[in-house]
Amino acid sequence: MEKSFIMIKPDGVQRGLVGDIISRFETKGFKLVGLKQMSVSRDLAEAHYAVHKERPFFKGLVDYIISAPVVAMVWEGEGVIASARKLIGATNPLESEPGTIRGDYGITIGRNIIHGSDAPETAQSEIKLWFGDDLCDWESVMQPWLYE
Ligand code: DAT
Ligand code: MG
Repeated sequence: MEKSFIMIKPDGVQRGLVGDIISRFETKGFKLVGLKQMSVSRDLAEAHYAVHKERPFFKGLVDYIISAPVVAMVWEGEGVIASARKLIGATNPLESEPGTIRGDYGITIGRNIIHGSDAPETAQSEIKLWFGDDLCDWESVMQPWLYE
């Protein structure tokens, strides 16, 4: 079953949005298989955003991610990678649709609340980077009521 790495960024944690964000993934039907609140080292933040390291916003982005704790998660379910990106909304919160997390709660691209993996390969490498093999494999009683 597909898995995606989802991280509530420091602004989402500081603004008290953790419960609401988890609730959106949970009520959609996805299964939580990894969850931890943590302070992020500069090395980890730089590794996570390595693809952007030549971009002008890279240092500011890393400084923001390490500025306060984040909530790192892995969610599992059919199509979870693309679906999570829809739940999250466009990168720039002013362009995100209302009803999405960024559309409902954000204003600027530099404080856009949440990260979600963008493809199967990045999901796999991000899960490895943040959780290693430390995931919780469990059977949800809701499974037969979510899938045919
Ligand atoms: P996403 O987080 O939607 O996958 P991304 O991978 O293009 O977006 O960029 C990673 C993060 O970097 C994004 O959430 C916010 C920040 N970012 C992207 N483009 C930016 C820009 N032009 N100015 C400032 N921050 C930016
Ligand atoms: Mg991205």
